[in-house]
Amino acid sequence: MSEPKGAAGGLRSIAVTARHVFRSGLSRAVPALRRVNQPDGFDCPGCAWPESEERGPIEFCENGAKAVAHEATTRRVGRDFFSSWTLLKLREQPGRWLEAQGRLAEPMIRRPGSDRFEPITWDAAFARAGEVLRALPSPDRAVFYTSGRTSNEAAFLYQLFAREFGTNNLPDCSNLCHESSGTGLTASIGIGKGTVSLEDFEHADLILVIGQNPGSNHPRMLSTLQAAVRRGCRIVSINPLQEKGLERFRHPQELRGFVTRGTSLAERFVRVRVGGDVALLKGIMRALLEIEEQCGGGILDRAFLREHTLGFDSLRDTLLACDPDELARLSGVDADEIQELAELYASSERVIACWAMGLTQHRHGVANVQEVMNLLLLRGQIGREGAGPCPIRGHSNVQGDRTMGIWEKPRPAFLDALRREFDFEPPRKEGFSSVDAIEALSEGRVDAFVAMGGNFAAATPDTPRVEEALGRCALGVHVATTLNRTHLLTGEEILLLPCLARSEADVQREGPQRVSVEDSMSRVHASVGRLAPASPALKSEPAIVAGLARATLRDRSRVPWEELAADYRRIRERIERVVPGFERFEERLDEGGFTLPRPPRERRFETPSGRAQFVQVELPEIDQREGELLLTTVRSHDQYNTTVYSLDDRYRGIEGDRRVILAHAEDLRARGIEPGSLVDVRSRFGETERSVKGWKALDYDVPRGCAVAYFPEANPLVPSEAFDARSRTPAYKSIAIRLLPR
Ligand SMILES: Nc1nc2c(c(=O)[nH]1)N[C@H]1C(S)=C(S)[C@@H](COP(=O)(O)OP(=O)(O)OC[C@H]3O[C@@H](n4cnc5c(=O)[nH]c(N)nc54)[C@H](O)[C@@H]3O)O[C@H]1N2
Ligand SMILES: Nc1nc2c(c(=O)[nH]1)N[C@H]1C(S)=C(S)[C@@H](COP(=O)(O)OP(=O)(O)OC[C@H]3O[C@@H](n4cnc5c(=O)[nH]c(N)nc54)[C@H](O)[C@@H]3O)O[C@H]1N2
Ligand SMILES: [Mo]
Repeated sequence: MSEPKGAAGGLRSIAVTARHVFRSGLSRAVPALRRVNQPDGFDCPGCAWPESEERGPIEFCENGAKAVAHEATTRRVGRDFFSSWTLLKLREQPGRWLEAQGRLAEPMIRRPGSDRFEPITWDAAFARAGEVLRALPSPDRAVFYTSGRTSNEAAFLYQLFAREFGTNNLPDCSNLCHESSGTGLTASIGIGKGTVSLEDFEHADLILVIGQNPGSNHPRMLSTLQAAVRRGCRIVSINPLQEKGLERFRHPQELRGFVTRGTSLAERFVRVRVGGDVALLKGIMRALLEIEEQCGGGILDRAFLREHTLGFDSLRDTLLACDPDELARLSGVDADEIQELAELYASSERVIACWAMGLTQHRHGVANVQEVMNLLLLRGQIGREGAGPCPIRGHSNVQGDRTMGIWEKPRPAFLDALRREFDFEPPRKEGFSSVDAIEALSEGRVDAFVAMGGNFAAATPDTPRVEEALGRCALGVHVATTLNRTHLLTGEEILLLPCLARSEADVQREGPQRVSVEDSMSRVHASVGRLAPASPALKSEPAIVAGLARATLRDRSRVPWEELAADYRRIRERIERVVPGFERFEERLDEGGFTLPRPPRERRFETPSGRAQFVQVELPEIDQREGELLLTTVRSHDQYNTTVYSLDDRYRGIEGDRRVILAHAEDLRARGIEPGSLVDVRSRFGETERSVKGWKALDYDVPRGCAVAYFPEANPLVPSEAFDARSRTPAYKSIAIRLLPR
């Protein structure tokens, strides 16, 4: 292990960006980067952090540059590539190698029994998919997965296709990601999204960053946090790890940062135990009640509680019944520190709580989110400037995809609107979420797996189980930009349908097209690609969906697929009529975009009671036995989900290896493990066990009793049965493991 290098951002960030751009071929990457997040350009395919109104000449970060360079690569995967690689040989290659081969260049098919992929025409590919789908005994034997880069227009058509075909089996990456936020927030405040806008960060005086590592995963957020710190806002990180990006930050585009050590963003790092957030938040709320008592009132927002909330009294009673020492023990944070946090919160006028996967990916993911909401509600920290909940989304359009109806549990009102607009009866039965899809695949209840992007086999828990289960399908259809492992595993017959990327010009029958996306703060704006497509044989995602739908539904369809795909303005007209909040869609895109309504911003709560709800949250039972560590899985800055760019994690000082387990030096010593030596790792859920062998154990500043490993390498250890019962989000961030010295 080496020392972490310098501050996050800074010169090194620029050097790394340059290296990636060189590697992918300057001719395409540089013009592409000039257009990222510009008013006339395309939305960065990296994260969902919003663009500011005043854009600089450069509106991307190191990671965005990598994502763009990755799709703008000059390498191609076409018939020559596939003629020299058998499927078996490809399956032996690491995921990183598959991705690095470049952009998929033409449609390919693996026919049943064949040992390799061969070229196929678009028409034949659509016809074949349609033939198989039509022959299924029930539409529910097909699954339509979506990752989160898909534009609003493509997502709307895709869900329309699945529903006219007859199923709500629309699992997506959101099921693996912020579903706990959606579920938790809906019950608490009546909407499954955050209520904060970017401008609110200019007014907050306390920002909580909980279970999120913006330095690696949302680097543009650091500039916003830096501006907040400079005007006196305080930032508290609640995280088992003291992540580099919040510790020392140099704005890569600011000269001042180069000569100094960089700004420290977080003034406090609260090192909660993995899975200890509910206990910590309860501790803070309990201390807050006591402060209120001692001050004779004035801390809680009584007027807000009275007019806008329900359930305060029972929340107070259960909090007072908790033992503060027990909460301290369960959270891993001292009682004194909890007290200080409560004081800081009590003395802050406007508070934003940001969070990401550290909160959502637990069996108590929904509980975590609801406890954050309880904390905010106590002081009326919602529906006013500079305050509110702010879940930070991952994929650049994951929020928009959900708004467009990519959801296994569509609201009846949405289905009614679809029926009115398109004159067919959409299915009402709830479909499969991602974990349900795993279950159904393993039980042989799925024949066709259609994927709009993503890498299901690598992203889901329990890798060997999911890989085996995907193999039971008769047909896999993959709309994708680059090759990944899922493409090689989905059944006897596999279609690879290569699509245009965000950065590329999309010209349809009636001319050049733009698409739209929604960022993490509900702002919808246009995205226009300008690069020449990676190959003339590529089609756009909307065109591919339209092709599949026409070939599958044929005369039975009530949707003018060809017309819609010929000019996306027609898709937007339909969206405008089906999805609330999209009035004057086209005009408002011309005007630079618009923000979707979020009623809680006006303190309107569309819950059954019409009020914001304090939710009673149980202390989660963490199933960790004597001698076990609680493992959480994280990303490095040098990956985008399952796409791993390099084996280095320079912010954590780890080089050349991702099959590592990070644990406290004392925990390693207690097990007789030399730091740097190889161990076998065994995870347990109930009485079932999973293992990986020969990983490197590293001593790292992790709380005692906890451990950290990388996603997706660690996914064979993640039990697919361990998920939040309400959101069905996998518990990627609390897995009981044992380390066994070799
Ligand atoms: N470069 C890059 N950017 C990305 C991505 C990427 O892979 N690479 N992925 C995108 C996607 S889809 C998403 S969803 C986001 C993810 O963004 P993040 O949520 O920031 O990503 P993670 O690395 O999964 O982990 C989050 C943090 O949670 C902490 N944590 C782990 N367990 C706990 C816990 O029990 N409690 C608390 N409080 N904290 C905990 C970890 O230490 C880590 O710092 O990033 C998006 N942006
Ligand atoms: N252990 C563990 N597992 C996790 C997580 C974790 O924190 N820990 N995080 C979870 C989270 S938050 C998420 S969001 C999921 C991610 O799950 P996914 O979204 O399924 O995975 P990605 O790696 O983002 O998908 C990458 C693939 O998408 C395709 N692609 C890229 N761009 C485009 C495009 O523009 N169009 C199309 N059609 N395809 C494209 C490429 O083929 C690429 O190989 O993983 C989850 N898995
Ligand atoms: Mo995500």
